[in-house]
Amino acid sequence: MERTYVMVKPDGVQRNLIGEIISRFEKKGLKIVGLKMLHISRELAERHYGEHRGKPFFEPLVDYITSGPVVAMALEGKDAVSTAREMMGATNPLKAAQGTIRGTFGMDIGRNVVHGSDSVESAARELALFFAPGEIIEYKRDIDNWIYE
Ligand code: YYY
Ligand code: MG
Repeated sequence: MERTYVMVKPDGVQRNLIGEIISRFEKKGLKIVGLKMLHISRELAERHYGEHRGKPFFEPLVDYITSGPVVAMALEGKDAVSTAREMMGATNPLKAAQGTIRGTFGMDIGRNVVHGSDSVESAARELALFFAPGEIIEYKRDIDNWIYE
């Protein structure tokens, strides 16, 4: 089973969308194997978004992601990376399909409510940045027999 890193960004927390967003992934069948709230430091933000360093939106992005607490989660399931990305929708919420998280709740690219890893490699890197090994919890769910054949 694949794992991905998903995060409710500071706007999602401020707008009382934590439960709504977690609930969508939970109802889909993705298993929550890590979950915590944290206030991201500038150093962590710059590492997390390292691929965007030098781009015009980098500084505003770091300001935004460090502007308040976030909710970090590790999700596990079949094709977890692409499944979570599809549930989030396109980066620009006005371009995101209706029904996706960003399409439903967002207006601006700089306030797009959620983050999700874009590949299995990014997921491994981001999970290691945000979770210590002991913070990822392995457990069985009886309901998995009703989610996977
Ligand atoms: O992976 P995703 O979040 O969908 O987009 P990225 O291209 O990785 O950009 C990360 C983050 O940066 C995006 O969620 C919003 C912000 N951003 C921006 O403010 N303006 C852009 N033109 C591109 C991205
Ligand atoms: Mg990205």
